[in-house]
Amino acid sequence: KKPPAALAFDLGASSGRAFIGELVTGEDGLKQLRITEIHRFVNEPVEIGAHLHWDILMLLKELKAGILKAHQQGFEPASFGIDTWGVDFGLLDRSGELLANPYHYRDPHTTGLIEEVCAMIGEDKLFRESGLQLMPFNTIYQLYAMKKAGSVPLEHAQTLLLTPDLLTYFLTGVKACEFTMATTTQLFRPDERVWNEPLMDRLGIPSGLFLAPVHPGTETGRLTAAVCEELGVPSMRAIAVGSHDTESAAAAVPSGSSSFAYLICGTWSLLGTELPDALLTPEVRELEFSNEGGVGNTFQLLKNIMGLWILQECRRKWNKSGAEISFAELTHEAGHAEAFRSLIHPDDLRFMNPKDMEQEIARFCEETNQPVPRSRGETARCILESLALRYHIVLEQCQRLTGRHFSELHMVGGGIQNELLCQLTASAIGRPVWAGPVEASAIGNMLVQFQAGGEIAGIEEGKQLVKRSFPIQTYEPADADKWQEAIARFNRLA
Ligand code: LFR
Repeated sequence: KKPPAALAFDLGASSGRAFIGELVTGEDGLKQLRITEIHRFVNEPVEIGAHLHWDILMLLKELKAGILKAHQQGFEPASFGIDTWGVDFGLLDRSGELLANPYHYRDPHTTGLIEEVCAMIGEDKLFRESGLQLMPFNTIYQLYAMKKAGSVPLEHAQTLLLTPDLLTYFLTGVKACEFTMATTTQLFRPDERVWNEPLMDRLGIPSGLFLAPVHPGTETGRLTAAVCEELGVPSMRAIAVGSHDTESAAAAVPSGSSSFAYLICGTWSLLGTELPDALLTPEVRELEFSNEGGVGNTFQLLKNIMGLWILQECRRKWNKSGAEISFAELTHEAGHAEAFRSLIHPDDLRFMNPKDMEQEIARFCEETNQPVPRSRGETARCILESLALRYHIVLEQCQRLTGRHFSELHMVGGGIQNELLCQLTASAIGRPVWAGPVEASAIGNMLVQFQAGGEIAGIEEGKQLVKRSFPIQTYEPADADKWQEAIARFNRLA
């Protein structure tokens, strides 16, 4: 008999992946989670005129390819689940057709709108009613930008589906709204757990677009007969997972206690801790943390840090000139570059989507009277050290906000393959880093599916499973004095 299996799609801002998760029995007689990557594809935004879009139909095609490959490789998943980045969405007309290509959250059309919306609503009220760090790409500003531009699709829209819900809808024909994604819009109230219709009314955003959210673990539909026929595969259930990748990853952190800090490392870095409810204090607003709805009725108090995006963008530029340089090579060069030569403030909005990331870093260094990095290695070193320093600051803030003390930091996600970053982080925070698993989002995604299918009792059991099934690498802090000095220098930059 085949072990219980689930198909997890994890779509990130630079690549998408499909994994099969299977519950197998280990040599010790205990359940283990075995994951197999069956499909991987590049996810690149597409520029059209002044706008930046996701290639949503390409993504659908790749999901179908993943379903087909699972079948061809002999897997029989009972269900599938999709997680993606937050905030983005597609609009459907009254016959259920997609009205336009979804915008990419780095599209410049929301520039300046935080200020404009704050002037209308008040920053305080906006935070209290959403729990979110005000970030230019939040759904609220995207919709407000479209409304201001007289967007025809918005005028004709009947339903808004956030990206994972949209892709699931393409495969099942069923429209649903998953809770963790809903909480990234800044239009959902974490305290009352309802859509903020008065806020939508104030901004002229049609409130009828939003469906009532369902919680992770809800079965929302099945593959349509048409999709099954097209691919020649049997039908399977669609489960609303922690559809926001960050929440799936947080659910997979192999912590032993209920009070732990984590750092999810991908294109973004998300540093935070899990709480039973949103923390809506003025201090949380001032330090610009977010309360995001999580798996298992939790809220995740976390902060967005610009992350490896900065390095990805430099690499994209370097690769344009011909020979491809891998992240491993870049990290190797960074490892040999001089330490603490130049530092940047990673969360400066200038790094959100500059034309030329390398040049933007150089400008920052010039403006702050630091030497400009002269090589790829020096640039990469500058980015990695600056991120580690930022993690230190944000971890301290997270302790202050929650009154908790964290004696170590869990790191998960693709970014932990960068061992230099893990080591620099341990040193910057002055405590051990426990790194693993790499594929946290996909794992959290399948845990929710197994729970929905009755294969595991809950997320706690899931975390035990993760601990048993994946290696965790420990990094110990080093060079305490040098890092103290660097922290002081870094603090003067931000
Ligand atoms: C990480 C992430 C963050 C979200 C950002 C943009 O992949 O989902 O949580 O703030 O992408 O959507």
